[in-house]
Amino acid sequence: MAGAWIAGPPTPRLGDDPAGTEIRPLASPFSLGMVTVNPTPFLDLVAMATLETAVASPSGAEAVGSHSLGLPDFSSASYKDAYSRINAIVIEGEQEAHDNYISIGTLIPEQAEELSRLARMELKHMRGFTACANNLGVTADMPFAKEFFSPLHQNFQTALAEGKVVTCLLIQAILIEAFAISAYHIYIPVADPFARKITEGVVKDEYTHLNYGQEWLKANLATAREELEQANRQNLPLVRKMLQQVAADASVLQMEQEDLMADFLSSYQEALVEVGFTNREIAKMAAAALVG
Ligand code: PL3
Ligand code: FE2
Ligand code: FE2
Repeated sequence: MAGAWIAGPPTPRLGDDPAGTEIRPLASPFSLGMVTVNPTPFLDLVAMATLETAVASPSGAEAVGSHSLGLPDFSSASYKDAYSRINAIVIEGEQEAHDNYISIGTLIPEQAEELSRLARMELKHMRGFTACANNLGVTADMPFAKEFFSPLHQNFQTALAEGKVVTCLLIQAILIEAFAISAYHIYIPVADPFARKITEGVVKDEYTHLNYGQEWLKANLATAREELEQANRQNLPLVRKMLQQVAADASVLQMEQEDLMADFLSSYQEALVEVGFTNREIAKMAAAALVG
């Protein structure tokens, strides 16, 4: 699995858009220069029709016809059960992201204002995903989500207490943001119309956050390198475990583990290339996920 992203230079992913302004539709299109090739335009028509339904009726839960279009049955008990945990993970993740950016601001006071701007975006995301659960009549399982995040949360808190800004940024602005971006990419094509719209808005913001981390680490790479590699060795295995833990519920939402993993690794690799690591160094860093 790792071979797919260790080898070669960073190539644009399917449906990729460095500016983060393009949203992946139901079938991922890919760009060849100026031309965008969409393998299954029919699915896009379906997506547009579904979105129109969402506009006509604010409740995505009412768009049950989507089941017959190959989307999950958003009103089934099994969907709602899986959603109660996945949605809670996302809400908890957004809340912790808010708290983490505020905390990082205490370590880089001259950046506190910019970081509190990012933090505010996270609260907006959290409110958006809370609305998604309400729309489907689902109650988020928050104790489950707190437990899910606790190892990474602990590591962040330890690094914060030790004033390790590089570790904090790697955990929040690279690993967690890459995790979120990949999960949201894979979720958008199979989401209910209401959640799809919300998630499309959120994923654009998440690129801003990933970019913030990349830029800071790039500017400080000379002094940050060693701590970055060490923090990666400690935390990348945790993200791999989180991806495994979420797999069964994600699959009920028609999100496949392999797609989640592949998308995560692409975002992670691209971020580290931006920071200034070579492909060989990144391959070595990724190996932490295999042996950890
Ligand atoms: C950073 O801005 C937010 C961090 C959130 C972490 C997201 C984890 C995602 C797990 C799989 C969720 C699939 C998407 C479902 C959306 C309701
Ligand atoms: Fe977010
Ligand atoms: Fe974010």
